[in-house]
Amino acid sequence: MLSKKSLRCGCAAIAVTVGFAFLDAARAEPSGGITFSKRCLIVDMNEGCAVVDVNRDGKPDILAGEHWYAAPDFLPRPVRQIPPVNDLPAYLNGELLQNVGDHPYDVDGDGWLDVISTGWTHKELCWYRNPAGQYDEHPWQRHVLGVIPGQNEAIALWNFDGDGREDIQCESGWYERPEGDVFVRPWKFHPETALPHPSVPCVLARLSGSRRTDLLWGKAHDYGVSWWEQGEPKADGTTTWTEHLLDKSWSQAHAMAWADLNGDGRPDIVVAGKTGTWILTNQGKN
Ligand SMILES: [Ca+2]
Ligand SMILES: [Ca+2]
Ligand SMILES: [Ca+2]
Ligand SMILES: [Ca+2]
Repeated sequence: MLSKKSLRCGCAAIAVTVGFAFLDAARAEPSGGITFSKRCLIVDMNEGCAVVDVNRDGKPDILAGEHWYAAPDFLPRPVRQIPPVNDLPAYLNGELLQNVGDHPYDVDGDGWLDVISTGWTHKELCWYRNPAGQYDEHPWQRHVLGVIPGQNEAIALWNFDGDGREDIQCESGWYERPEGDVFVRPWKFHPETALPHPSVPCVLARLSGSRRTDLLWGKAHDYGVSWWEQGEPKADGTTTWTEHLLDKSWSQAHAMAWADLNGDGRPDIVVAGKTGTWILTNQGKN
């Protein structure tokens, strides 16, 4: 059973979805040879999301802040209530929720994926226990993992260049993980992927179908979701990229996930940010 709040959100999401569906059809522009259709799941101020099979029915669901969205209808179901950021002078009007990332992990080892999360200025890192199928009877219980100082927005860990070693992407570029002891040997810095205020995390995937990994990201504090197609590297090893814009009709794409939601074999995009949570359904190459 859905809560009253969730039902209100669901109705709002459906209304928004219908409202935007017409606009999307008119705006369907192929970008970089790939087309996506768009659906708004909810309008809220959450900034985290993940794709995970919450209810273990074999279908990928969406976790995004105060709600999870079960496939295949993706209507909002309650997870937790998140307070607004209220300790920064510039954000006292309640325009941000204390959530900068949803990270699925089975913390208690019971076979049901829980969610780990914290907020921009929250001091507590918490996990919320998956009620193991009893979603109507039990809430997602909150547990504190630890207390952490400072602001808690994240960076991403990828095997960026396909050499078998995970590299680190941050806002100013990516660091190539060396062979051997990562605490002793230097990490080479590559500024080619400097991204202004990118989504957390970005996604690495082979969108172009080439053997190289491409980059999918949103502007966390601006308009625009794009993918960067990786081209032939220069002689000195510098990576090269071509940007393809997917959508800039809404803003604040703060968190991103990449997974096949409808089982058609093409991974889709889930994005959550200050203006809502969205699905971009992959329509394939045109
Ligand atoms: Ca599921
Ligand atoms: Ca669990
Ligand atoms: Ca690597
Ligand atoms: Ca798909």
